[in-house]
Amino acid sequence: MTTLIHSAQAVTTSAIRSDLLRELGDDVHAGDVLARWDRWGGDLLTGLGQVYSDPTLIARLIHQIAMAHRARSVPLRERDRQRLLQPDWFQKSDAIGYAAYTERFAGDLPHTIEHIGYLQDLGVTYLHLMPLLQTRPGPNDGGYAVMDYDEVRADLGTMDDLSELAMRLHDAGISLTLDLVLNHVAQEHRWARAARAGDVHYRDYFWTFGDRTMPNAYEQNLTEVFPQTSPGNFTWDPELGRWVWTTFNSYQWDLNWSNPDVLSEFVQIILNLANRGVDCLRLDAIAFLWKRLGTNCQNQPEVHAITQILRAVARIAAPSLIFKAEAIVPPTEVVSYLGRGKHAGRLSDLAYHNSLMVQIWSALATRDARLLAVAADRMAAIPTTAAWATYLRCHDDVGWAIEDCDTEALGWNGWAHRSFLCDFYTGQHQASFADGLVFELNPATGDRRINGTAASLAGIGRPAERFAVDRLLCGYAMVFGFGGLPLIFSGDEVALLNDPSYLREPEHTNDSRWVHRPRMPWADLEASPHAHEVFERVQRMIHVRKNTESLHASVATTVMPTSVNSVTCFVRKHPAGQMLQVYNVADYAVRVPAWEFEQKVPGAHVDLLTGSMLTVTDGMVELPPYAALWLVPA
Ligand code: OTU
Repeated sequence: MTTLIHSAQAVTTSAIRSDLLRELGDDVHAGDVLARWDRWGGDLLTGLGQVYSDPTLIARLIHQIAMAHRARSVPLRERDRQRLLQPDWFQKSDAIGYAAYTERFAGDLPHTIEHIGYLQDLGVTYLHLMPLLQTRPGPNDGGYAVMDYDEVRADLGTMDDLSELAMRLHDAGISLTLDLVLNHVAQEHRWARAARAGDVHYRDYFWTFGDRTMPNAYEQNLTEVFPQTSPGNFTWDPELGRWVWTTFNSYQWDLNWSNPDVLSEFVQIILNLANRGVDCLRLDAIAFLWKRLGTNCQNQPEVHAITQILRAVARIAAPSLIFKAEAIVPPTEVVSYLGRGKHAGRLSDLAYHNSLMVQIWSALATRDARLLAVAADRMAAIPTTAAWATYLRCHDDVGWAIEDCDTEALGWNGWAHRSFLCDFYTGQHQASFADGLVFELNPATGDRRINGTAASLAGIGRPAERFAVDRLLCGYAMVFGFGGLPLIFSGDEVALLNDPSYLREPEHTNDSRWVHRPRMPWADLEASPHAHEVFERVQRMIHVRKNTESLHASVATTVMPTSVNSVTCFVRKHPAGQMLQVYNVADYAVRVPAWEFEQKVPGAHVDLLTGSMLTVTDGMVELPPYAALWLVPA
């Protein structure tokens, strides 16, 4: 029986292969594409089998793959070849990321070219430009309400400008990342407009309901993303005369990914962007893609099967493209986005390490790094071919994703700790050094998140804060040292402070996340106190990192506590060399017994960040406030 099924599968697989060959026509690289089909076609078929039953779907996808490849430019085919030879490019220690809003970084796409030199000078090799495809008019959630995936926002340029920029970035050794907003579209997108006009085909692209029965049933288990500005997960649309699923803002309509047409539309969007020279797609809000009654409709198994399909399509048609998952979900769930079990090595290449970010801020506030080790300890292994995207700040708010089981390990109350962190970072706690803002208080749960730039949260700009710069750099040292792709949020490298001007901008005034999306002050880069010092120190850290092969992401970091609560160690055992990173998250000096370090990585006495030797006095190592050491054996 099994043999029969297997041989039946073999027949279909070879029939699909012949289809692909035929569709590729006289493409000079048809042989390469077929070799990739042989390597990754199985992932595609298995993924499809886990979600879709439409028998015509595979033929459509094969056609799309072949057409996209035939349209792929010579330089991008060369890029495919190079990346296949160096599939770990984003894992290497010389990979350094930078994320920016085009309009705030450079004005528009053509002007971004003028600042490539700045990025190179800093050491950046990966640029994430925040959503830049055509958005709806008016509020658009920072670009995450896309109206047209085939056009660039008119104020930023054209699709050709995008290709041109990608090419210039490639020449400068920089990869380009764009967002793929795939959980929802703007209510003004043509699919949504067609649905409203009564087109049933397009209505099936969305989750719509004639009355509240199903919405009420789903709501039982759903959480609120924007409880204040957009409460509830469903919106009544008068034109449609139905309720529409809107997880985020009421103008963002969730897509129905169980519809194979939605899959095929996104395959086309992905392949088009790849052919424009995009190297990495950030899969926005990917956790929410699949809905299942009785669950919180996040992290459903189908999400991973769909990612596997999309990943395989890209690998066959445009193999230089990689995926970065944006799943802000508990540590036990987030690892699945990098591929576990049957999906290992088949999903996203990168995923945001939200927990590390939150834990660093928690440690800095409490002057206690123990929780970092507790949380890190529970994080499961990721494939050696994947990497964490590590960061201290991004364009979003900070949600206090710290779990009760972790705080309880230290005898702390989870709720009280999260509440303390919110008070602390909004400057309401007496021991606070930070200048943040409250974001989206949830009246039902009392949860609060916070906003603010890294510099403002670290206390830069507060005259009494003697150690603010060291604090910021200590956080960044952890982000750079963890092993993964570190992402600098634009402005952090020159310590830009909160920018309250969003309050005067009608489409931003209700969204205080804009306080930490500052404009680059090119005319006066030293606008912020300590800008120069921070830039030089970040640049230096990048330089050291680039020359330290052992920071390659294929080897995991073990986070270990010490006998001093404010001191934590990141231990890295890479065959190219072992490393012991030491961080003191307190604004006071401490002494740690030298044997504790010796035991972790014997003989690690040279600090790569300063080039100096570790000083041991009477068997103790004295660590100044916010010390950050990357120790290696001499
Ligand atoms: C993402 O955010 C984007 O980063 C946000 O800028 C968008 O508003 C949102 O999607 C909608 O497109 O969905 O998986 O704290 O972390 O909104 C996580 C909430 C997301 C954000 C959440 C996030």
